[in-house]
Amino acid sequence: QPEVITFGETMALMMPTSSKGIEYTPGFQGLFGGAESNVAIGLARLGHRVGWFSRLGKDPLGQMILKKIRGEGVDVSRAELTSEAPTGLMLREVVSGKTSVYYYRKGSAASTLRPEHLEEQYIKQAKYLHVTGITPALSASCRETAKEAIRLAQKNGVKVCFDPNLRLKLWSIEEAREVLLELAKEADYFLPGLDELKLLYRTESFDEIVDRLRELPAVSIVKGGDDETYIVDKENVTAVPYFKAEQVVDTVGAGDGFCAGFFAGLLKEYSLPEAVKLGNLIGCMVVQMEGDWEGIPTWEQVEAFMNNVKHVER
Ligand code: KDG
Repeated sequence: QPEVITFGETMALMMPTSSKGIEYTPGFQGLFGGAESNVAIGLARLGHRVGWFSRLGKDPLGQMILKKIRGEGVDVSRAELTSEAPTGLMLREVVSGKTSVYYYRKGSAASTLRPEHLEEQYIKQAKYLHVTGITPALSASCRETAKEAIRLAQKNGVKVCFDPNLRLKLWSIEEAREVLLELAKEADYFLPGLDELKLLYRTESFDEIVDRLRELPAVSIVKGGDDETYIVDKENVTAVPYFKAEQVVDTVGAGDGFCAGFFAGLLKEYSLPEAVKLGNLIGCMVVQMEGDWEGIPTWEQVEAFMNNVKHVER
């Protein structure tokens, strides 16, 4: 019985094996990623029961993704392999320190997700439903599915967490703003990045952003400050400092790692600042490894880090 349920598109991810970029590298590593499954894998590694579902193509990429997510200990019993459409794909390169993503996901299996694929009984048993703003960007039926999942959660007393995950390669800022700010109103926890808020609220002013966030019913956890994450509630703004990464290899997935750590903190009944601190730690670990979720530690590794246990090489 999952404590957290999430859903959304997971794609195959191809990254060139050299720093010369996609155009000039003959070899690729075959990985996968998806904001929601990154969070789910993180939670499973941190010792929690978590369910993720989506639609994947009944093709080798879909099979690979499903097996790997299952192998991480995530409940994938509601995920479906369908012949209706293929698994989505993304290519990513980091050239001269600049990351670029190319999506091949239009008409993908995940974009055919529809409200009738939701199972109320499944959602009902969880404590938290995690939704991201990527899903409503994928198709009209995905947008309806995101809304319906939130409705089912609210009806059954399941708390809703919403990460806007603004992806401007999927829709325009105008379209995104309208939908994401509507969905933010439904959340118990809103988990945006500071950059995203500047775009969504059309302001550079932190004070103005705080005022806007206070209009929402949710507690907001604002990621991506210079050195800290902010907890914004009706009365206070609490800054929780980052951990220092020894080396930054790949920042993609840091926000998802943060979410996994934050949820793990909530599930362990930590105070909000302690849960955010755990989120910060996981985010810091993710950026030190290539890939979207590979760098997420297990709970044992978190404890070793907290207790300053030294690594034994041999
Ligand atoms: O948050 C990381 C995600 O952006 C990545 O895993 C891919 O889900 C993804 C997307 O839609 O960009």
